[in-house]
Amino acid sequence: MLIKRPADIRSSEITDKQVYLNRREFIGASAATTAAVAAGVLGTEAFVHAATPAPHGRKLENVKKTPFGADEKPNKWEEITTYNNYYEFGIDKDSPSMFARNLKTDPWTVAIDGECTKKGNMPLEDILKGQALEERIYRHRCVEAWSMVIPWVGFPLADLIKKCEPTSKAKFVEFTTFFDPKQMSARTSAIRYPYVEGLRLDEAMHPLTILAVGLYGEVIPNQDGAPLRLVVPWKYGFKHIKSITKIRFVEKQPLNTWQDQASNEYGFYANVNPSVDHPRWTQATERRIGEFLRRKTLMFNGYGDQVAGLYAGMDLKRNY
Ligand SMILES: Nc1nc2c(c(=O)[nH]1)N[C@H]1C(S)=C(S)[C@@H](COP(=O)(O)O)O[C@H]1N2
Ligand SMILES: [Mo]
Repeated sequence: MLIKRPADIRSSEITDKQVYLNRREFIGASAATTAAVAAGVLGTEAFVHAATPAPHGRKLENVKKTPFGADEKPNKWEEITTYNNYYEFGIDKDSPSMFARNLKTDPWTVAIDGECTKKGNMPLEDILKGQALEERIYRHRCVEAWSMVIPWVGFPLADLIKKCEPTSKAKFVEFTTFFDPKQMSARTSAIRYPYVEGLRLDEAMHPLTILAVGLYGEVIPNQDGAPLRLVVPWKYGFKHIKSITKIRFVEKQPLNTWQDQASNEYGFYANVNPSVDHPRWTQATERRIGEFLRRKTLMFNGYGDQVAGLYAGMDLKRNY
């Protein structure tokens, strides 16, 4: 997702991806070993610098199983919590697993603003009071052409939107990620913070769209967007904004971080679409984390029966 001028293109994009990944894993493993030896000698773990699966969190109670399953085997906890995109904690996939643990997620409030009657700060506790939670096993497809299957625990975003009472002027919903440079390593100036995203109001109200608060029946780990993150399974991963601290109802289509960074590469809609390639790579196939052979990418990530109607009559090549 990095925006680069030709001179900045890393070997990762020139060499075969798999070769690159293997080499990285190898380098990573040897670096970790060296660090572990050093740590052993010094009697400290301070030098260990390697992907770290999230510690297990509190178990969530009364989680309903629902028919929203992907009929697919979920990825492992270790995969879902060590292979992340969360730029505020660094640009490498394993960076969030190493640096997100200091994020303070309790207490948490979400500021509700814009075209709605119930404006103000909503404590997460209040949002969750009496709110039924469901497990939703969803496919996740990143714009970088990797994918996973993730057993989220969450609730329909529509439930929260109704509580905010949007006015008739509200046509879009804008989301903002919490940002505090002291807690977030943000080792890169690659993108502007805070991270922002948006959905059309009907997309936001769609029953497949959820706010996730859990993973594998436990409180969601920081690297996956604690304590509250958006999940829109038919859209590329960058729409799934993490650690939401503000929700604003607006009349005009809001700007989203990746479109702001590179509008020729990333659009507002970001619907998974195997027939519209990214300017620098194909979107026809994907690598499911943990698998060897590539899979064919499905239109709307396989959720077309439920969501294609939202885009009837739209040119999805232009509205990418
Ligand atoms: N605030 C914030 N949200 C974010 C990102 C980010 O860098 N910052 N990355 C996005 C991208 S590109 C993807 S693929 C998903 C990854 O979610 P996961 O790490 O839980 O799999 O988070 C999305 N949400
Ligand atoms: Mo992504």
